[in-house]
Amino acid sequence: MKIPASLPASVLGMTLAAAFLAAPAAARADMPTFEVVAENGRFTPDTIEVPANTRFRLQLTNRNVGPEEFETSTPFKELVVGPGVSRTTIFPPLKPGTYPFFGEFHPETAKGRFVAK
Ligand SMILES: [Cu+2]
Repeated sequence: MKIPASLPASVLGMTLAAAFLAAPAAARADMPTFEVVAENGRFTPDTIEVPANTRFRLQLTNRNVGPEEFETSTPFKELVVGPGVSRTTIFPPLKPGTYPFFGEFHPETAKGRFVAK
């Protein structure tokens, strides 16, 4: 069987593509992740200490009977999660400080804060 002359180039291309795909996966694995559970109209924990100046991932699990919307105004983020569902979102690096969050569907009780240190 004759090997096409283009094969080495395409194999190299695939190797490079694989390397580029692998790099973000490694970055994701290294990113700190914080879990919040929405239940009975509240968030647990309600205070989440995060490293300052570092991107991080929030994983929200909704154990309410209905949907919840996790929201922050600074930085602006909204994450709608159906009952029984888990979703993640990435936060940009935060300067040291306190950043409130709330559940838009339970605004009186679902309140919390990120504390970036
Ligand atoms: Cu909203």
